[in-house]
Amino acid sequence: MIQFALVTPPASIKQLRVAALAGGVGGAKLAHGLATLLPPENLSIIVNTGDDFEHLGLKICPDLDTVLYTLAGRSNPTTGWGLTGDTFNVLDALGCFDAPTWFRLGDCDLATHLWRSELLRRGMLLTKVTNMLSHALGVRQPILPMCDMPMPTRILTDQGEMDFQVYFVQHACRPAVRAFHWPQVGNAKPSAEVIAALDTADVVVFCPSNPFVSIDPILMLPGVRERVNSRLSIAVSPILDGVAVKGPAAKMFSEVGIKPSAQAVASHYAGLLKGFILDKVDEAQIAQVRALGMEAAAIPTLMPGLLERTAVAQYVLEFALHLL
Ligand code: FO1
Repeated sequence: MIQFALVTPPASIKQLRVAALAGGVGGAKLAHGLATLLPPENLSIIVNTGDDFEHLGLKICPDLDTVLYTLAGRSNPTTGWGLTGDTFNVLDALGCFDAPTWFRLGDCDLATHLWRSELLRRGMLLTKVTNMLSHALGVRQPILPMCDMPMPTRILTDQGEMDFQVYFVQHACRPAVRAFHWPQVGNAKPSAEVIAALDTADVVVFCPSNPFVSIDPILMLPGVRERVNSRLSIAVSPILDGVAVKGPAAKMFSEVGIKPSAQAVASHYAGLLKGFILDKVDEAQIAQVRALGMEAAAIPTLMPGLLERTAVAQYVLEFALHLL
C-alpha cells in the first residue's frame, strides 16, 4: 500500500518557516520585523558576504554585523551600520600614524572584528563564528553567512576595477558602474546550514536589499537559485519612486542601462518570484509587475522603526500565506 505523508500547510503566519535573503541596512530592517513575529526556530537569515574584506589585518563582515547589531537592538540608528553610541578613539589614534581611516571602525565594533578574526585564525568557520557572536549578543535567530569561503564582490567602473568597500566607502559610490564581478565564485559553495534553511523554508523572502551586490551574490552560489525557485519566493522592493531607500541601487540600475524603478527590480528577479511587494507610491506599477508573472501588492515599505518593520514583515507573511 502506498503511504502518503500528510503535510499540513501552515495555518498562521507564526507557523511559516522563512529563509530571508539579506544584505546590509535594508535587509536588517525587514529581518528585524520578521524576528519580532516568528519563533526563532522558524526564521533563518542568509546574509551576503560579498562586501566582506580584510582591513587593518582584520576580517570585516559589514552585512553580517549590520544584521547582527540590528537584531540585537544595538545598531546605530543614524547610519544603520555600526554600534549605537560607539566612539572612534582607536581610529583617531590610527590617524596619527597616517594609517587608513576611511573605513569608520568604532571602538566597540572593533571588538567584533578582533574576536571574529582571531576565531577564524584558529580555524573556525565563519558560520560557527557568526553563531557564537550572535549567541553572545542574545540573538536567537540563525544569522547565516551565505558561504564560509571568501567571495568578494569586485566593481568594474569607469575608473577601473575595485573592491566593493573601496567603491562604496572610499569612493562614496561615485565611479560609474559598468559591471559586477565575483572572481572567486568558482570556489564558493553555500554552507550546509544555508542549504538546510532553504530546503525547509515555506517561503523565501528577498529583503529590500541591493539586487546586484547583496542578493545576486547569494543567488549565484551553486544550488541556491534552484532551491529558491522551488520555494514560494517573495521580494520587497528596495527602490521607491525611482530612488533607493539607501545606497547605490538606483544609480547602479541607471549605469547598467536600466531605468530604476520597483518594476525594474521585479524584472531583475523575474522567473524566481511568486510575489512582489512595492511601495504605495509605486502602486501604478502593479499591473506591469503582474505582467512579469508574479502577484504584486503595494504597501508603505519605509521601515525607520520597529513598528514599521513589524508591519511590513506582517504583510509579507500574510501575502505568503495567501500565495501558498
Ligand atoms: N559605510 C560607510 O558608508 N562608511 C563607513 O565608514 C562604514 C564603516 C563600517 C564599519 C563597519 C561596518 O560593519 C559597516 C560599515 N559601513 C560603512 C557600512 C558598509 O560599508 C555598508 O553598509 C555595506 O557594506 C553595504 O551593505
